[in-house]
Amino acid sequence: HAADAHRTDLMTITRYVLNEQSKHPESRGDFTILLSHIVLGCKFVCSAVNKAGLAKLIGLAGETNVQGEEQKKLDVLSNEVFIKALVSSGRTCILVSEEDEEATFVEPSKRGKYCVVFDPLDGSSNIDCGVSIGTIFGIYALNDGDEPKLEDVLQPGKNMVAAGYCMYGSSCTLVVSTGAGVNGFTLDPSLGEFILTHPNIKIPKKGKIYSVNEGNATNWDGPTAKYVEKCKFPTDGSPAKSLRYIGSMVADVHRTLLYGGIFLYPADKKSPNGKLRVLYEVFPMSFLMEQAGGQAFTGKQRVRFLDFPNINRLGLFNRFVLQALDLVPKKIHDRSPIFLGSYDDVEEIKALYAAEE
Ligand code: AHM
Ligand code: MG
Repeated sequence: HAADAHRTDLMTITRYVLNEQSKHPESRGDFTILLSHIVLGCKFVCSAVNKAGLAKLIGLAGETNVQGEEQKKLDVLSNEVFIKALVSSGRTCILVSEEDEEATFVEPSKRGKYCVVFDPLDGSSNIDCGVSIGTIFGIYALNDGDEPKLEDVLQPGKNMVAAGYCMYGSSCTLVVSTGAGVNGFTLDPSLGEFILTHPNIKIPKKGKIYSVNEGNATNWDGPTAKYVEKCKFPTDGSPAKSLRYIGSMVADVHRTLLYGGIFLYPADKKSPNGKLRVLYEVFPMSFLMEQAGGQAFTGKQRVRFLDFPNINRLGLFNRFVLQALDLVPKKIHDRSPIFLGSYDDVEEIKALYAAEE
């Protein structure tokens, strides 16, 4: 389209958030400022990831630079960039990063009301072969004037005020929800701006793809094994599902969000809580799935069935499965099994777990 070759009215992410903000007259723009610092971190990491292959080829990585410092690994570098961008926004008080053992408490002079939990560069084992990787983040808000404490980030995912991820793939895509649907923005490298390209993302109600590390199958529990068996050998006349597994959560979840289907990182005999981290992997992705009309389940019961022997007879199983966003983390790096994606597909695995008890 000739007319589209030079669009002049660009819905950048900042403009989008400002529009949203104008619907809340009491808002002082703090969230807009916080998000613009997250965006800065994403752009920096995107540029570093794009150069990673080159840096290796011309011998930069792993060597010492002019100051005699060793070149930092990309995940360490990404962490530093996000921590610095978040602190300097003046809008944060507690930061939890996958890279840091302890939470960072922002010094009082730079404090704001937001707590940010994040994985600065998830899937970093994929860097060397150029597979898509990403940043994942979730945001909690304190009440004005509250003194920040660790409990402020040990909250269920449903208390988050926003969540998102940035995927460094064939293009750089930022997917965000502030609790009113999900929107996707793509970085236009010539402008250095994220432009709204995927407004109001809705996940298909039912999908044709399942996504799981099947190499762990010998250690799976009954319901997971049964579910995957059904994906491959359906007994209800429906077609078998396709398997897609990249092993990079942001990429696997992004595909699930756009095409539908289910992503699983279940518990197994070796890792009874699965692999993925509650605060900055499970929660943000579950938040986005629910906002897009899908759902996310932990594979656990909210209350023990034995405590409520009538549940079975009343057929109330599903009310007692633990939705991912209801989980309450005890420690900042806790893990949980996770099943997320299309509403109907997650419903099926919930029924299998409910029947097991
Ligand atoms: P990481 O934080 O060490 O990068 O690990 C997280 C990654 C996720 O991106 C991905 O979903 C999962 O690990 C894949 O695990 P596995 O290799 O066990 O299938
Ligand atoms: Mg990770």
